[in-house]
Amino acid sequence: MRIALTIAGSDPTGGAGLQADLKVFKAFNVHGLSVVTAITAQSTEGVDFLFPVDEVPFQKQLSVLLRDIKPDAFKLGMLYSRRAVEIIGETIKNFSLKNLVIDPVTISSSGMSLVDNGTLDSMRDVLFPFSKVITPNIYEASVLSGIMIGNEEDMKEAAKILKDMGPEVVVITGGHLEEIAIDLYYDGEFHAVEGEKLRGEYHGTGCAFSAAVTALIALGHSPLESVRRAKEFVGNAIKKAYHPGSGMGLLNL
Ligand code: PXL
Repeated sequence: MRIALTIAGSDPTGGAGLQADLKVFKAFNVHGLSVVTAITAQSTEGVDFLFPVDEVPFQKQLSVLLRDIKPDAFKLGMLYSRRAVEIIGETIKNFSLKNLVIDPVTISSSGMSLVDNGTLDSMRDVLFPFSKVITPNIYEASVLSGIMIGNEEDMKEAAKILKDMGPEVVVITGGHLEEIAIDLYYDGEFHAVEGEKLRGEYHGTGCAFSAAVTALIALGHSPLESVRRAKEFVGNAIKKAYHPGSGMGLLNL
């Protein structure tokens, strides 16, 4: 059995965060480990409160678990604090963790900030150099690269800048042209990863995509193959999405 770890926030709706990640791992028949960074209080209408997990309980979750089980791949979702970034950096070195996928979460789909001041900068400096794949959306890629992405050329420019920060592969999600959705994949060469354009706002698509990439890498697929299959997986989950509450739709993972 292959093993994947998510280090992420808790989303009680099950639509995003570690709950969604675990469902995705299960869908790929990968055993899921989870370490919680922060608890959110939210509904399908949005995030109301965020409570970061204190430093010691956060660090202990990682050290106790990793002394026993080593994941084949792992992903980072919402980290919230700079201290969490530092602890993850130390943990990667102490346990020689490999195959890191970073979803550089910045705001919730409802617009709430999911990072404290300085967390993104420190994630970029401390964690990007250890990463195999980073999966920013257009907004996150703009913030991290300093390029306000307005077209495909800007996306390429931002991808180059982000790759120079250390990841082996940069995937910028959410590009589109007419009837096709295009994610830009850059590993020194550009590849367009195409999917059907699907309308509507769904909660947790970024979490599900990066979790699927993580599971597929844990299974031994190349990053490009993992990204292609992950996009197809999320497309299918969007097509079968449902509305259990009065707000956003949730993916059928
Ligand atoms: O989609 C980003 C995200 C990540 N993690 C948690 C979240 C959200 C968005 O709401 O709640 C826990």
